[in-house]
Amino acid sequence: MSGRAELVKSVARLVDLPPEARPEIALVGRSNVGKSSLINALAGQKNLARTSSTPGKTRLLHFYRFDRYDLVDLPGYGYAQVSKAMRRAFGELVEGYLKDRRTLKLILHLIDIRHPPTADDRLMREWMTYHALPQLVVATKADKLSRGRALAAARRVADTLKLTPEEGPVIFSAVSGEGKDELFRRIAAAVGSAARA
Ligand SMILES: Nc1nc2c(ncn2[C@@H]2O[C@H](COP(=O)(O)OP(=O)(O)OP(=O)(O)O)[C@@H](O)[C@H]2O)c(=O)[nH]1
Ligand SMILES: [Mg+2]
Repeated sequence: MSGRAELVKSVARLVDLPPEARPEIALVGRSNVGKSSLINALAGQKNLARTSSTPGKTRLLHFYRFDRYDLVDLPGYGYAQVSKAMRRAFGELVEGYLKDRRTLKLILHLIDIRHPPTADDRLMREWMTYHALPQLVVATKADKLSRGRALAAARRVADTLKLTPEEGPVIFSAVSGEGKDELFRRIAAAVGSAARA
């Protein structure tokens, strides 16, 4: 399964958000964790979402239109080089969107499988849980570890972030395609569910 997709809108301010018309799946995670690569992998298109080796490049909310839903690429967090004022502006944009978006069906929280969740990862998780937002953790870059190490690392992520089985992690690699079908299933289930109140 895969779906052709296109970038339909990039947004820098909450007032510019598109109308709440289609189911949306948001992607959060620290800079460089692989958000744009995951979008490209799901779309089966190499250069749909811009990837880079320079972290912190995505400063906007990007809406990618798939068949039955939009994937929303959010600015990465935890990038030290960003100024305080800029970080505050990103925070307002990202948190404002996540907190109040009625068409938001699921948040994919990406964590690099090679490292234990960072303080920023834990804060993000706590904030989303506090706001009762539906989350699925995706452990990225699994191709960089052996199978055994990947499984152990995924268990550690689940323990550290206190995930329920429904919250993952899904072991994923944009390079090998591992976890893609599982993600499509989870997204389809979330898109099919009733809208949040
Ligand atoms: N080996 C491997 N590398 C990956 C994978 N996913 C992403 N990368 C690499 O990690 C780097 C960052 O990937 P991006 O997809 O741009 O990360 P991002 O989260 O969108 O980063 P920002 O937009 O800066 O927040 C790039 O060099 C990617 O090629 C993966 O599954 N496996
Ligand atoms: Mg990106």
